[in-house]
Formats: sequence, structure tokens, C-alpha cells
Amino acid sequence: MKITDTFPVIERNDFASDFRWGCSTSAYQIEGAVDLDGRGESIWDRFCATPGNIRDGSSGTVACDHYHRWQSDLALARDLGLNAYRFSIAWPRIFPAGAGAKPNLKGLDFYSRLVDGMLERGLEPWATLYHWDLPQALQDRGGWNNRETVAEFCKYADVVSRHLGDRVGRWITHNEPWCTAFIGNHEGTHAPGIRDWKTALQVCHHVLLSHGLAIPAIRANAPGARVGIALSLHPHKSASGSPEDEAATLRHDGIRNRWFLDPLFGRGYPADIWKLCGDSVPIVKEGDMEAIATATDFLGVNYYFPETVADAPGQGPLATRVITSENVERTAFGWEVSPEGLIALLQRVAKDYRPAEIQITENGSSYDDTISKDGNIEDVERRDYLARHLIAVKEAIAKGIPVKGYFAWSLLDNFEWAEGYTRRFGVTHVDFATQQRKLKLSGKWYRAFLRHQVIGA
Ligand code: IFM
Repeated sequence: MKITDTFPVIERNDFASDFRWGCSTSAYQIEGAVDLDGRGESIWDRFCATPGNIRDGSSGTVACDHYHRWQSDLALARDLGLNAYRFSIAWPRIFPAGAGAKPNLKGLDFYSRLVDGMLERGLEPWATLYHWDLPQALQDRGGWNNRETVAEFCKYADVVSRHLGDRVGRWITHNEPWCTAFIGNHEGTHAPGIRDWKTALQVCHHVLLSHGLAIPAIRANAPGARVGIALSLHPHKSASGSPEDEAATLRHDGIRNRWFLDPLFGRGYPADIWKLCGDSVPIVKEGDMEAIATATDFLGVNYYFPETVADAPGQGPLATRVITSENVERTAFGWEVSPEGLIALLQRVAKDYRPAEIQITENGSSYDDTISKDGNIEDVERRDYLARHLIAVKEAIAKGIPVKGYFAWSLLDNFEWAEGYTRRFGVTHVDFATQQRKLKLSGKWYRAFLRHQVIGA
């Protein structure tokens, strides 16, 4: 497909015929219906209720109203030509009080219908168990800082995989544990809004532990299931190349990437960062590291942007600072656009950790979309972002990196956490006043690409 005369050619045929083509979404960001069918309160409901936490004062109470509109949303996904769809399950719909002897059947039924709807439309379901919406009742008992939450997660994973395992073959335990741990419990700008480094490290350990401990139940309940985790990973550059900035870049990479990849691939926590954490290191019990390293079938990579790092004595627990370098291309959200960063990241992950299979479980961009007089959304930048990153994926595959699927973030504009509805990532525009959906130019491009059609020239 050619989208401009100068634009590099890329077509679906450049990829294997069994390549997974999807879009990703998450429950709290699209479902709405927070009080329906017995759903319990989540930490995001509570967090959004505090003025000042969300840029536009909004919440996911209605979001894309996907809970009621899931059939037409899945029709949109099918119409795009996707063969896979990544969604998440809201834990508070299954265990409204976080724990308990019996799950909420209405919650399970919703996801059962949703999964059937995917299968009817030729979409392979990819279920994420935790995309940040912890039941508030568990947070009231310490949340992920409390080791009991690990056991509750395993119970939840067991119940959900027992219920859906006959139809869902792809399972992702956690989405972006870095965000759960560090944005939610150190920066405090995500739910539950805690600002404490030691807590964040313990939360992180429990989240990783829950990943490993839940895998056997998922495998037992979903025969032939392929299980993984989706990490937000970043390639890093030193701000100046000075020895100080180089060392800071290594430290930053240590907490952003290696703190997750090393233990998941059986190497334990990186010794350099462990040492720097001093008294803040998490409590790790016997057997924990083996559990975290439980074999998975694929690594999910969520890629958005590279980071440039400078030494920052006295600043933050690791004395590092991410700087906003000048003269680089950025999205409207301010995130650096770097398809070559994706290639570098994939090469590094493949070389250092040798995952058997990599799935790009998220990749996307937020721009300030405008609606033209004739009602179209000409999001040329997002279309180009998508096409350029697909070219990067193609190049990575040509280098021998085992990328087997690509999921664009996101099918729909949705609730972008602390940014509320001020940031749009969808290939489909959502008018939040009317809930009308309209495919953007980027979505039309993705559809044409997936259907082997040629658009533009
Ligand atoms: O919207 C988020 C998603 O929930 C997790 N990954 C990054 C996206 C864009 O910020």
C-alpha cells in the first residue's frame, strides 16, 4: 500500500499469514456502567471522585458506554479486518468486594457474551486480567502492598479462566506493571494515588508475583492457552553522552525495563538497582523469584516512545531525570515519535532475553483531532504514526526478531486516565456527548491495509 508518493510501501502481505492484527482496549477506559449488574467500586472510581486527580474532572462512569454498545463496537473491529481483539476484564465486576466465596455471575456473563461476540465475528479474544482497576475493597486492605492481594488475584484468575478458558486461548496477566506500581504508588498521579517509593517497590513485587502464581491455574483451566504479560518498555538515550548521564541512563533503564524483564526471565532483580534501593527493597519470600520466572509463551511489548535521561543528583530515588529534548518529532501529547526506537527496543529485548514470541500488545498516538466540515477526521499524523511503526515491525522481523502480532492502541477514543477525555488515541473517533463512532483516516488506512486495498497515492 502506498499512502503518498514518497511514503514507504508496506502491505499486509509483508507479514506472515498467521500474524495477529488487532486493537487493544481496557475495561475501565471504555465500559462505563460502573454501577450495573453488581459491579463493585474500583480504585479508579474512588480516585476520579477526588477533585484535581483527573485533568478535566471526568471519570470512566460512562466512558464509551461499551457495556451497552459492545456488539456494534465488535462490529467495528470486524469491519476493520482485525483477526484479534485485546480487551480487559474488570475485576470488580467479578468480585465486587474484591474477595469472597462466590463470583458475581452477571459479571462473568458479560464477558462470556463478549467473548462469544468476538468469536462470532472472527476475532481471536486476547484477555487481560489486570488493567489497573483493582477492587477498592482490596485497596482498603492495603491493595497490592498487601501480600494477600496476590492470593486474591490468583483466585480471580482461576475463576475467570475457568469460565472463559474453553474459548479464550490468549491470556495476559497484567498490563504495564510499571504503571501499576510506580505511577500509582510513587508518582501518585494514578489510582490509588500513593506517593511512596518503598510501597511502589513492594507493590511491584506483589504484582509480578501474582503474574507467576496465576499462570498454573490459567493453564489448567484453558487447555492449550498461551499466557504472557504486557510490559511498557522504552529504549533509552543519554542526554549528553557524559559519563554521569550514561550512568543515569543505565539506572533509569534499570527501573523502567530491567526491573521487570530480569526477574521475569529468571535473573532476579537487577543487582545494581537493588543496591541503590537500600532499605526500600521489597520483602521477597523464599520461592518468589522462581514463581515470577514461571515460563510464559510470549512477551507483550507496549511501545510508545523513547526516553532521554540525565543525571540529576538529589532528584528522585535514583537521581535521574527524563528530559524533553529539543528538535524531535512529538505527538500532541508530547511523546517523542520514534519508529526506529521500536526497532532498537525489540533488538535489545530479543538479544538480552530471547523471548520465543513477542507481541506488540500496544502502540499508538494521541493527536488533537479536528472534525472537518464534512464530518471527517483527517488524522494524517496518527495514520503516519501507525504506518511508520508497522514498517518498523516489518524491519524488526527481517532482522530475525520473533514479532508475531501487532495491536494498535486503541480501537476507540476513550478515558485516558489522569488526562480524562483530553487525549484521544482511537482509530475510531467517539463523540462522548452522543456516543457516535466514526472511523478516522487512520482507521480507514488500517482497514485498507488489512483488507489488502490501496488507498491514497
Ligand atoms: O491508555 C493507555 C493504556 O491504558 C495503557 N498503555 C498506554 C495507553 C496510552 O497512554
